[in-house]
Amino acid sequence: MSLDNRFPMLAEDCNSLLCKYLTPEVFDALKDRKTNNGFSIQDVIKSGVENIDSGIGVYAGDELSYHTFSELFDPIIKDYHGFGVDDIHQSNLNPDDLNAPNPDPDNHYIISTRIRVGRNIDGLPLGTAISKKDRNLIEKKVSIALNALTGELSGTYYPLSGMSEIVREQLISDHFLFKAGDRFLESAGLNRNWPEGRGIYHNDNKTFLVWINEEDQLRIISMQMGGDIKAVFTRLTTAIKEIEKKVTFSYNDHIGYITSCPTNLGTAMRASVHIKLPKLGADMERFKTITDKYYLQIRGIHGEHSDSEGGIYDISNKRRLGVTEVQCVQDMFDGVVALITVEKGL
Ligand code: ADP
Ligand code: DAR
Repeated sequence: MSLDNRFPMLAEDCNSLLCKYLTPEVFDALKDRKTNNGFSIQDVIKSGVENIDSGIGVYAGDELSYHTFSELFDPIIKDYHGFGVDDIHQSNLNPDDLNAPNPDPDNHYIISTRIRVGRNIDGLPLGTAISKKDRNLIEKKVSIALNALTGELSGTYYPLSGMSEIVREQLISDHFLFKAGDRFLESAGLNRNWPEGRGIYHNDNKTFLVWINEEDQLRIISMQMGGDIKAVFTRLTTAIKEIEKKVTFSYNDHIGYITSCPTNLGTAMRASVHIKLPKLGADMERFKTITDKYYLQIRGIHGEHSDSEGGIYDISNKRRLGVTEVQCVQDMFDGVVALITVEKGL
């Protein structure tokens, strides 16, 4: 926990929301504050100060961070999510409310569908501030809950500690496992004691996965080949319900599920398809007009900060807070239908 009370050196060409909203006045108001876990404003901004190419540049250390440092978090949340201090977040994890028949039953375009949520354990610091002891306790408690799952969700937990390089590389190339955290997470303190306390659970047919202690304490993931988006969402909601019988997640009525990065607050949900759109890919201006209209984000096929390959794109919802989980998936579905329609016509 650093305690430098001087306003940080922010590069002239820094375009992050940190640089946009951390004025000397805001810093002076926050520089002596700490949360009950000892998290300071210097800890909140460390990743964005060390990585001037950050998009956001801040991480919370605990749920209280979003209140203690609200002078910085509130304008960032408003800017990214369009969500104001008086807005209320609502959750809806009922797949019956989703209108999403498979948009590509012949699998001409959609290679695979994946829907994930981030979750953190109620009453504990987030990964940025947690102790090694508590992180290991989370791994123990959550892996025991997962190993008790039955039916389609039944599977095995694989700790990263002791995992062979061959198994790890295979899981990464299957898109099932997270890579060692990137420099943004490193700066935020999310990789401390790596790989201790980290691991992956997956069911026997690898359509349900849980990452433990990566960017959030749980990443609960449902995925399968093809475009049956409703089946993927249904499996995820069933799994969340089962895990919640054993583990209480950090949630509040204003900003929903609490996550270390403010971009994931609310639903903490990213619903994505890996989809072949080579013709649209040749006209990125038109491509982005459509993704903007449907509140979609374009990523590369090896995750955040990666590039697309062979005309294949990772298309997902951008909105996470101030919309329900059903709306996140509906955003993605409606946008994918529009993208396929245009691709067909080119
Ligand atoms: P997150 O979705 O958890 O925010 P990333 O964007 O880094 O994180 O994606 C994590 C991993 O999931 C990456 O290996 C990525 O290739 C894979 N992935 C994401 N969406 C899909 C999808 N629709 N099909 C297959 N793999 C996917
Ligand atoms: N590198 C951080 C992350 C922003 C959103 N992505 C997350 N949380 N994985 C940035 O400020 O760009």
